[in-house]
Amino acid sequence: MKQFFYTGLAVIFLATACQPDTRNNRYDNWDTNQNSGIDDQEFEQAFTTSPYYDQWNDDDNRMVSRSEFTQGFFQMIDKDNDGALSEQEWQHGKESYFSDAVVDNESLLDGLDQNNDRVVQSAEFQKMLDDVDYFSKWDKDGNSELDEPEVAKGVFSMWDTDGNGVIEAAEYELWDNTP
Ligand SMILES: [Ca+2]
Ligand SMILES: [Ca+2]
Ligand SMILES: [Ca+2]
Ligand SMILES: [Ca+2]
Repeated sequence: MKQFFYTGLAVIFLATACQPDTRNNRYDNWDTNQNSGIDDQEFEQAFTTSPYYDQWNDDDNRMVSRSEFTQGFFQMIDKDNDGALSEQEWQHGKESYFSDAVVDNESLLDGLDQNNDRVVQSAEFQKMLDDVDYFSKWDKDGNSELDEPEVAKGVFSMWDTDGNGVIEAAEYELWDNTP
């Protein structure tokens, strides 16, 4: 289950790795009404019906708990997998996943790095996520678990970088790194 976040976010990458489509074709496939923008309905439909989405669900439990969410999130930002976020990793993670300013002024020096070793451990990251209550923003029905539509909505809000409710082609390009 710890792979959830990778695969959740990477579902398009994986899906498209098996298709000869060009990036533009893929975008058009998700933009089912062809109005030059992927809205939340189109995204959820494409996201939750992708066969690749199920790959992270290896225990048949279709829910993602708070701790799984935190762990997956941390691992996604910890690019070199050394179990700690360097200043650079955190900076990049912050810009990529916290663009809605929930932690706008958080740097390693003001709050996150509680044991002052200049990196952010998982427990320190967990505390920050709890403080800003990031999980609850995804958990729309408040049952402390994320189901598929909730994950789809959360990923959608990440991809919709400017928050206007539509994923434009330029935003899609930012997230779809496959050639
Ligand atoms: Ca690291
Ligand atoms: Ca630390
Ligand atoms: Ca829920
Ligand atoms: Ca947008």
